[in-house]
Amino acid sequence: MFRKILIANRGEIALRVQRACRELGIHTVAVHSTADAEAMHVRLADESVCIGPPPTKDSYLNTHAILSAASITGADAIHPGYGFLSENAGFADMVEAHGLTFIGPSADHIRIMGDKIAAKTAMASLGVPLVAGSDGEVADFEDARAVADRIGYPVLIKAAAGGGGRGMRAAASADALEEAWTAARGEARAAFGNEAVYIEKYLDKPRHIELQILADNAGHVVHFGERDCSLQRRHQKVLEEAGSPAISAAERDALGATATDALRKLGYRNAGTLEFLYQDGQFAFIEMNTRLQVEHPVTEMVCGVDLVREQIRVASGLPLGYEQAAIRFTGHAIECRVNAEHPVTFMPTPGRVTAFHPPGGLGVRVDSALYAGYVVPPFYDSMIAKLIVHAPTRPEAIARLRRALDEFAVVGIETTLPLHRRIVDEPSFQAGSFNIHWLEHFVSSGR
Ligand code: MV4
Repeated sequence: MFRKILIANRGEIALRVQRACRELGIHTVAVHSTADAEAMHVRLADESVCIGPPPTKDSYLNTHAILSAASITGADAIHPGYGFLSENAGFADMVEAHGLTFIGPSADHIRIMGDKIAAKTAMASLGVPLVAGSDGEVADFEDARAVADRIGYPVLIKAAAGGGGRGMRAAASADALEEAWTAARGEARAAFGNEAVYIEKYLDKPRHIELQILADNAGHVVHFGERDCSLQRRHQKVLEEAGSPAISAAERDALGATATDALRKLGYRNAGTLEFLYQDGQFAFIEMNTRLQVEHPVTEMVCGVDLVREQIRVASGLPLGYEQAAIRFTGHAIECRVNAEHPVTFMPTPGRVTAFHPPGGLGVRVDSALYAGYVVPPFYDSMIAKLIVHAPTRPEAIARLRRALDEFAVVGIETTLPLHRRIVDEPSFQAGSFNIHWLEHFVSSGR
C-alpha cells in the first residue's frame, strides 16, 4: 500500500480523496495555487505545496510543478481527482516515468478513450452496442452524404477529439448536411487542432445513462450499476441519480455483463465510466470517461462502497477481493450539484460566504470544501457543494432531498439551491419521466 499520496486537485474532490487516504492510513499532500492558500483542502492535508499563481495553466495544470511537489514531499502516488490532469495521458506517462503511481488507468487506455472514434471502435469490437453511424472517421463530404443517406436523417456530426458536447453539429435533412459538415470540421480544427469527425444517427429524446466500473491489475472487472445523468444544462450535469428510474434490474445486469466483459478483454484497470444514450429500450455507447466522476457518491450510497478507497487499493496492486454477486444495490440516491451561480441567469457568483449551514440527518451527505468566511475565488469551477441523499425508495429519497434542501443555507453569495428546490417540486421530475432535454425546457419555461 502507498505511504503518501499527492492529490493533484482542489475543492471538494481533494477533500474526498484525502478522506479515503486518511481511513487507509496514507499521508496526504495537497497542492494549491496562491488563490487557494486558505482553502479547506490545504488546511486538512498533512502537507501542502504551493504550485503557482491562480490561472490553472500555471498551477493545477502545471505538470512540472506538481511532479516537483511530489518529489520534494516523497509521495509515491498521485491521485488526479476529476477535471484538470485526470484524463491527460501525457501526465500519466510522466508520473510513471518519475517512478510514481498514477491512480487511474494506463496512459494507453486514457489515450484510446480520449479519441472518441478509437473508443467506439474498441467498444464495438468487444460487443458493446453503438448508435447507428459511420464506421469510424468520415474523411470527406461525399462519404458524409453516403453515411447520412444510409442511416437516415437527422444525423449528428461529432469531433473525434470532442466529448462533453463540444464540436457537435446536427443536420435535420440532406439540405443541411453540407453546412453542418463545414461547421463541425472548422470547430473541431479550431478547438482541438484535429478536424477528424464521425457521424451518428441523432437520437431525439434519449436519457443519459452511465455505468460505473472498477478493475484491478489482475483482470478482475466489476460494475456498480448505472447513474441517470439526464438532467443537464449546457452539457453541465445538475442532478444525478442511482439507479435510473427508467432501468430495470434485468437491464442493469445485462448491460453490466456486456461492459465488464469488454473491459476485461481490453485489459482496462482502475475506475471508469461508460456513457450510454438510452432510448426506446436500447442502450448505445457514446463515450468512456477514464476518471473518478463528480457524481460517484450516488453509486457509493446505493452500493455501500468507497470508490476512492477501491481506486487506491487496486492502483497499489491489491486484488479487488470480491465478485460481482457481492455488489448489491440498496435503495435510491440523488445528488444535487450546488454551484456559486445565480439560480436563474447562471452567472458565476464568486465572493465571501458569510454563513454555511449544511443539512444533516439520516441518509444525508454533503461533500464540500466550503466554510463560513471562505471566499469563493473567481478562477475555477463554480461547484461549491454536492448534496447527496439516500433512502429506501425514490419517493422517499425525493422527500429527504426536499427536506435537506430546505435546511441548506449558504449566505453571502447566490447559489443554485433555489433551482434544485424548484426541480424536486416538479411533478414530471417526481414521476421520473424526463430525458436529456427536460432541464433546458424547465429552465427556459421560467418555472
Ligand atoms: C448524442 C445525442 C443524440 N444523438 N448523440 C452530448 C454530449 C456528448 N457526451 C454526447 N451528446 C449527445 N450525443 C446522438 N447520436 C445527444 C447528445 C446530447 C446530450 C447527451 C447527454 C446529456 C445531455 C445532452 C444534451 C444535448 C445533447
